[in-house]
Amino acid sequence: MTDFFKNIPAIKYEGPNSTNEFAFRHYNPDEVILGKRMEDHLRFAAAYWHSFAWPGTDPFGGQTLERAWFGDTMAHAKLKADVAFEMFDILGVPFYAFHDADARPEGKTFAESLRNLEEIVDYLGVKQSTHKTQLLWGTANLFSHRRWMSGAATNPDPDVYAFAAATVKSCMDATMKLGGQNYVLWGGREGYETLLNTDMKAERDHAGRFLQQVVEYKYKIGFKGAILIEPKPQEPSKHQYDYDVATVYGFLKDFGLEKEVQTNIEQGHAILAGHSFEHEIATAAALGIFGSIDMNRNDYQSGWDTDQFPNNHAEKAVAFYEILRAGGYKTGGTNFDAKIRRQSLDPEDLILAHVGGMDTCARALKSAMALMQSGEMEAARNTRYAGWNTAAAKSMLTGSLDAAAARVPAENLDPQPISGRQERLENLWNRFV
Ligand code: XUL
Ligand code: CO
Repeated sequence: MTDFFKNIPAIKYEGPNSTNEFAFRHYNPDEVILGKRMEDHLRFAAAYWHSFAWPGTDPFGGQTLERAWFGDTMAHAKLKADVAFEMFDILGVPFYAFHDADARPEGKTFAESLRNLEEIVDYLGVKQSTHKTQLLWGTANLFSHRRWMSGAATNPDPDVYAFAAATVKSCMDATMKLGGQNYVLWGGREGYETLLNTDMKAERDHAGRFLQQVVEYKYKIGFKGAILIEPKPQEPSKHQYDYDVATVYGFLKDFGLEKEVQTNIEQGHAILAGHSFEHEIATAAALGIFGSIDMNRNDYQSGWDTDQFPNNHAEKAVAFYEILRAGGYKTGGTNFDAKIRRQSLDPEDLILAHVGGMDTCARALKSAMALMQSGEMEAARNTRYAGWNTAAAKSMLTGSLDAAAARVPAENLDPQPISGRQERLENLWNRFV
């Protein structure tokens, strides 16, 4: 045991009336709703990078957080893993997620970085075998080191493409070894800073071939998890090719990967793309590429990716409603891609940030479930489309344009507009949150 979280108890469910800061008011992992334990509906994961690798920097200021595990030796990396699993135990989260660079020190050569990764993966493997928390997903950090400055698979330098291949291969091997349920690719540098120096067609082609190679490698090693792309429109690049879910779908279709790759959808990224979180989830569900969630919130005024912990259950309930409509998670989960603020120095801040986030999501899920169970929203939606259940309507979709047109004079059609009932449905929604 380290002493970082000393005196912080394991967090237990005490119910909505509890005033204990160190208790859940809504997250009750064993409570069964719609035939499944709450823990299995939500599948929470904690993110290694924000909680254990981020030093508290922002674009204007340096490190604010001082942690005993900040350093570039394997001893530091192992202390970090010890503390991480202590936090996972306190929270009772079933999963975590990490990038290679979060968990191991960067070596002077690729070979040294790989040795460091393999050593820490063995260490994490032992941790997983003696703790509840398992790996939701692994990923490669293809954005922090200066070698990725002009992209990874989209870099104009083919040697960087090779480096990206070596890095992703090593991270897929690590994820497989740790029994990870998904492998995520987020292309923070897969885009451009200026069109003036960019061959967009070549970059897009290289990114597409790279993703095909990732899928081929998945089958080669027998990785059973899902491959997930995480869309984001910009930041750090001016423009990122995986702009939003719809753009990613077009890209996957283009490279024949729409049945092989799904999406990891992040609230803050959806907002940056000019969408709502629920829009992105609903789009992915409609296109058959919904995989997992990076849960957080953006500051709505700042216009950048602030990665805050969610604290508005009514807002998240809409997202969970769409997740339920999509059939819930299969390999995915609710990963807190969220960080404490740089003034939040205390170990308690880190724990309570997660407690609040987990409670917010649990409360949101319960609202979404209650609405789903009532069936009222779905009944209203079904009624709105009921006309399409007739044989005449269905035959239009299999027939020609002129056959559909011929119905107008033949049946003397004179469609009358019907209310969309938005406010009534919004009021219905408010009965449940
Ligand atoms: C960056 C972001 C990443 C990915 C994983 O905005 O969301 O942390 O989730 O690389
Ligand atoms: Co993310």
